[in-house]
Parts: sequence; C-alpha cells; structure tokens
Amino acid sequence: MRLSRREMLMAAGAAAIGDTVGAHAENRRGDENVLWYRQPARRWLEALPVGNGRLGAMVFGGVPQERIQLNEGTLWAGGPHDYTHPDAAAALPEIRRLVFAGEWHEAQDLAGQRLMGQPVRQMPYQTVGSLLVNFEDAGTPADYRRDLDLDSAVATTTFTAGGVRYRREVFASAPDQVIVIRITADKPGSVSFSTQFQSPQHSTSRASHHDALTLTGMSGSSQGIDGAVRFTAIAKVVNQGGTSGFDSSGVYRVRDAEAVTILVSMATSYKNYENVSGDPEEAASRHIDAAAAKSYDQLRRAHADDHRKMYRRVWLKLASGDPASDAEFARKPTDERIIAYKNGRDPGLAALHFQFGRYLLIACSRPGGQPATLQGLWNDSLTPPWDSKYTVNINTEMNYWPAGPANLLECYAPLFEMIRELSVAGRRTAKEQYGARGWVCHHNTDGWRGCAPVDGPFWGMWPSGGAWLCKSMWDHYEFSLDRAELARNYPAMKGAAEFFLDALVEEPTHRWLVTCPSISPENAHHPGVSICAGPTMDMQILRDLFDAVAKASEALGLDSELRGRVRAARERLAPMQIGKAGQLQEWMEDWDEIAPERNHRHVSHLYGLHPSSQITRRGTPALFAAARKSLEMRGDMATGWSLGWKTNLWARLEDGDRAHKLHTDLLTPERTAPNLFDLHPPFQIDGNFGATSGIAEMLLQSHARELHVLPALPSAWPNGSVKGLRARGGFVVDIDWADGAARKVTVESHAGGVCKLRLGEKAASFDAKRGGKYTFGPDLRIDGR
Ligand code: FUC
Repeated sequence: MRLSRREMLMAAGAAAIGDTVGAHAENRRGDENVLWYRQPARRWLEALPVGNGRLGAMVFGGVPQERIQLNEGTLWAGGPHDYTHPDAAAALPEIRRLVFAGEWHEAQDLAGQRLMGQPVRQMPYQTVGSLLVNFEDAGTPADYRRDLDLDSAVATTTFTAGGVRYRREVFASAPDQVIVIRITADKPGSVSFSTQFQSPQHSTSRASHHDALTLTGMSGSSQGIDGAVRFTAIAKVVNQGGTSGFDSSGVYRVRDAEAVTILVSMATSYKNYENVSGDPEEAASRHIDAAAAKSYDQLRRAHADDHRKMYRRVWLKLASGDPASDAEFARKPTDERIIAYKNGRDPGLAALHFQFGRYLLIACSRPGGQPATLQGLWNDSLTPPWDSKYTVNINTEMNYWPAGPANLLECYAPLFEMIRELSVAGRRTAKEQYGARGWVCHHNTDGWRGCAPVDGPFWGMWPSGGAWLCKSMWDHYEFSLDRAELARNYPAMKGAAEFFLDALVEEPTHRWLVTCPSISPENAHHPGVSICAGPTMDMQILRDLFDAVAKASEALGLDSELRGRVRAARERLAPMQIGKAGQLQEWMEDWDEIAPERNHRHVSHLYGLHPSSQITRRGTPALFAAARKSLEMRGDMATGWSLGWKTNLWARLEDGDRAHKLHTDLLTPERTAPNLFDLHPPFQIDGNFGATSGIAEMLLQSHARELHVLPALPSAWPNGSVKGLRARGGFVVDIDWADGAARKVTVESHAGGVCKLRLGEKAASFDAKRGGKYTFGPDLRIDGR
C-alpha cells in the first residue's frame, strides 16, 4: 500500500486527528445526516451497518474489542434446487371444486398434501462470521463517540484512553469492493492489537500468501440439502510504523504502529441460482490486491464520491414551529431520541429516519448484487428469522417502494435481475403445478429462486407473488420512462401475464375470472382457513399486471394479439366490492366482519390504494371511502412493516396527521432498534423502507397522473423543505414550505411532456420541455422558465 503525503504526516504524528471530521474535513451539512451514540454497541441491534450492495458489515465500536460482523450477499445455505412438486396439477380440479363448494378445510388439507413444494421450506441466507480486533492496554475510555455519517457512509468511533485519542473509521467501498477499517491515534506508536476471524460456519482460518488472514468455508446444509456455497474472507493488515505479523501461536499481531488499515475482502462460489462453480479465493484475492495498491485516502475518497452520487440527490429538512425544541432534540444521541419520540415531537428524527432508509437501500441493493432480503444485507446468524429471504407477499416489494420516489432507481437492478431469473425458474412450476404457460412464483423465494408454494397452504398457497414483483418493473418505467430497461424487463412481465391467462378460472356465480386456489395473504376468512378464490388483492394485482403488459407492449411495439387478450381478461376479473360495513371487501364474499383476526397485520386488499393507484380520492370516491373504512376497521396497532404500509395508506388517503401518527408508532423503541433498524419485531428491514416511502408519499404523490404537492403534510411539520424527490413522468421536484403551506415548488422535467401540478384544491397544467426547470409560487403561477 502506498502512503499519501498526508498519511505520512499523520504517521509521523504531525497531524492531530479531530473529533468528528478532523483530517477528513468534508462538506457536511450538520448532524442531520448522522446517527450517533455515547457508548459502544452491546448487542447487534446497536451496531451500525455499512454495505456496498454485496459486502456488508455491522460495526460495534467496542473499546477493548472491535467486532466487525461480516456478510457477503450470496452466502446462502444449501445449493441449487428446484422446489417444484411434479404432478401437482392433477389435484387442482378437486381443490377448485372444494373451494367453490365452501369446503375450505378439505381444500386446504388437499392443497397441503398435493401442492406444496419439495421440500416444504426454503433455505436461509447466512453470515460469514466476524473479524475481531483486540486492543491491548486500552485503559478506561473517555469522550467516547460512535457515529454513522449517512452522507459519507463511514462509521466512526473515537475515544481517549491512556492519554491517547484513538479513531477508527469503517466503510464498505463499492468502487474497490472491500471493507476498509482504519485505526489511528494522535500519539506515535500507540496502535497495538491482535486480530482474528470468528465464524459459526464450517470454516478454517489460516495465514495466507497475502501476509493476511484467510477464512475459508462452506455454507451450511438446510432442508436436507448440503451446503454448496464455498466462501473466502481475507483480512489484510497494512501498518504504518511498528511491527506486524503472525506470532508463534498463529495469532496476527500489530505492535506500536502509527496507523493501520485493515482491508477485508469476501467472495463466494455462487455465480447464480443454478451455478455455484465460482472461485471465491481468486475473486477475494483480486479485490484485496487491487485495494492494497491504493492509499487510504484514495480508497476513502472514491468510496464517499461514489456513495454521494446517489445519496445527495435528496435532502430533507423537517421542522416544527419551535426551533428551540427541534435544536434540543437534535443535540441528543440517536438512541435517546428514539426513546423520547413518543409524541412525534422531533421532526429531525423523522427526517433522519427517512434518509436512513435511503442510505440502507444504497448500501444493500446495487447493480450486480442480490436484492435486499428481509434483513437487507445484514444478518449475524445461520438460522435468521424467516431465513432472511424474500417474502414476496409484501416484504420484498416494500423494500423497493422508496426506489422511485426517493430517487434511487438504480437500486432496483438486483430485484429486476432476480425477477428475470424467477421468470425462468418459475416456468417449470407453472407447467408442472398448473399445466400453464408463463411463470409463477408463490409467497416466498430464496437464493435458489424457489417458486413453488412453501411453508404450508395457509401461508403459501398464493400464486401472485411473481405478478406483484412485476409491478416494480412498470413502476421503474413510470418514474424513468426508460424504454431500454422496459424492453429488458418486458419478457418477464409478459410471462407472468401468460401464466394467469392460462391459470385463471371462471367462478360459478358471476362468471368472473379468478385465481383459485389462492389466499388473501396469511389472513383467515373463517377459523383456520385462508384458502379461497379471487381474493381482492389478487384481482387488483392482476389488473395492474395486465394493464402494464398492455401498455408496455404498446410502448415497445410488440405483441398486439397478447395485448388484446390481457385487456379482455382484465375486464372479466372480479371487481372491487363494498361490504355491509361500508368497507372494501378483502374477499369476493363479505367476510370482513366475521374473519377471526380483525386486526390482522396484512392489509392486502388495500394494495389498490397503495402501492397501486386503482383507488384515488378524485377518480373513485366511493372505493376511496371504503378503503378508509377498511383501514379504520383494522386499527393502527401492528408489526413494523405493517405500520410502514399504513403510513403510506394514510398518506394516500391525504390524512397527514394520521400518517404521521402511524410513522410515530413505528419510530418508538418497541418498533425501532437503537441503530434505527425496524423491528417487526424481530429486525426486518421492510419497515425502514416502508417508512421512507411513507414520508415521500406525505410530501409528494404522482400516482394519479398529477404531481400532488404536500398531499398529506402533518401539522407536526409546518416548516420544511425537500429537494430531489422523483415523480412519475420523469420529473424531479423540490418543495419549500412554511406555516403548513407550500411557498415554492420547482419541477425539473427529464422527459418533457404535459405536467399537471396540484396544490390542495388548485391544479394547473403546463407543457414541460425535456431538461426544463420550472418554479411556481403558492398560486401555481410559473415564476419564470
Ligand atoms: C410474512 C408476514 C410476517 C413476516 C414474514 C417475514 O409472513 O406475515 O409478519 O413479516 O412475512
């Protein structure tokens, strides 16, 4: 590793290291983008996440021992596997008959025997282990601080011990594909430690030819399928001054150094869901050698520049009418702010929570990597909750809700890659289990792109997961108008539609086309049974899918015959219906009031209100009122992600105070960990992304073919500004508001075309030029072009 001039000066003890930014003084915008703490993390949910889309780490900031818990996004237990249950299709006619006859228990039992995947559970995403750094003679620390700067994506720990000021910085670099740990002190020769890997995997640690520690192992077996993913982690220590090397007992030690950089590289043999023949040692070595040829400053600058290209697209400032109170909250450490948040009286914390969701998406979902799992990229276990995989009956989709509005469209890339893979893997499931063309994916998938129903029929007998995933492809197009990306994704969308054209059945009473068997995700309509025909959510999802395929085929000039067929099928789907209580019915029958779990966390039938736009205030007022009634009937109390969804739903209902109340319920210690990770509980990252999307929906909506500015501004945020939100139609919007009303709105058009702008009951349209930027005052008059 070459040393830069500044590093050499530092190594000579010539440069003092500042408390917060110090030698790396940067254009920071104050603490509003920083999570910080006065003590080290005692448990995983206090540690701070860094990630580059493939490599993830949780930083504990301990004084005698630093623990860096490590993840590599492709380390899945088991190996390539197709869960399809062959010949399941033969049982379908009888199951359908039983469902239409109202013999749900019999239908559900038969589905359990004949339709479930083999095996009936999928495989978990797993941890690599941890790198431990043990410091000698650390003494009692003073002036301790640990923080995560969302703007530079660097986790920093500083403290004074034995008269020496120590500083550690940790980041996960996307340009250099390594995790970088930098340890410095303000007195020469003060950095001494030993380091080692620790892993719950079957693995071995050894000294390697890189003068480094190398951990190699194999992912665990699961569901009777042997672990087949080989992995390598390399930690290379580069010290300035002092001595370093393996001691006689094989421990790597650094003594009396001025400064040390530890580079951590990880790779696995996973190439894709069918192929695990990669060479992890080669890949991990390649990245470590390339990074070791650069100075710490170079690595850090390249990392921060790369991260900021995405992060700095959006800035958010939220303020109450009481600047002194806002400032007092802002001075508190993040964990104390979460405890104090009860009444939602800290708008700065809501803004930090919004930006943290954006930070997490950048850190865990980058082109070339895997999509965000239930825990994003961060998991310290071999057997995490729900296997830390992809639950596609809400959770995976929710992870990507902020990608459009919060201006991070490229974060969709791994999700789209997964959907394209599912569109291949799910063909066999469609054929064998339904005798249908196209492809299908049920309520879960994993690293092996499982598509068959799993976990038992009550939860798994739901054929619409793949169709819902396809909505994100159409969302991407609506936000970006990027036809090339649409063309890449269209075959998967088309295949999903083809499946339903074959697999929908006519229901006997109205001759509507419906899914059967299906469920309204995870909710029983009668005690113990969820199996049914044509639940409202399926019909809404299919209306969106057929619509998207018709519009996409038109935009791409393809498949006019198919377009006609999906449009015709769309007209015959069971309609949304309003029940006796004035609610939007969750099922084809009016069962909402007799269903056993009235407060069930899933609000599936409200998909039509959000994320879909089939229910709008001005377009479908009766359904809009019914959706509100359904949400009232469900009540507010829920798990983390459900609160996140309800925040979005209340925002779409244009009730800012209620949306704010739901977000406040989410941002309390019961639902948010000290490190701001969402708690179902346990930790599930979807609530973070749901919250970020929900706040965006409170400030700007664009689903009803207009840019609706401040549609659901809560009274708790009378003043504020947001810069860089994206809207459908290729627009980017900045808003300044004061005393609860917009003062200035700027609309930038990336694609040109008519733009309709709404502010409360006032609306105005104008022709936007491609690249044009337009500013409006509160009266919606253009201030200049
Ligand atoms: C669905 C939800 C659970 C949990 C799990 C990962 O099954 O019903 O609440 O979020 O996914």
